[in-house]
Amino acid sequence: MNRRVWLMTLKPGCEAEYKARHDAIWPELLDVMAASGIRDFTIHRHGLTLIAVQDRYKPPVPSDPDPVQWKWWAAMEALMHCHSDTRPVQIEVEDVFAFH
Ligand code: RM4
Repeated sequence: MNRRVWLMTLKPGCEAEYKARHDAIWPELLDVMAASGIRDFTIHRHGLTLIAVQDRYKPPVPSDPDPVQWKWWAAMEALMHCHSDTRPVQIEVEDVFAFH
């Protein structure tokens, strides 16, 4: 199992819309994520900070993300801090403790 945790940032005032978009997440995006090896994916929010926790059963293939993923990122760009190509800015976090 491969766990990755990272932070993303919402634009002010976009909290409710961000939640609504994920309550109605595209089924085809879920299919793409599952096919890429994601087993579990949770996004927590604290203020404008999003905390993503993702478990994979296989590492991602080092290729360009699926077109559906790019379409989702473009649709989410108005709500999040993103790079100029619409990918959300992702801030890696360091593991400092684990108890299994
Ligand atoms: C997030 C962001 C992530 C995406 C999830 C489902 O808001 O776009 O990159 O994987 O949605």
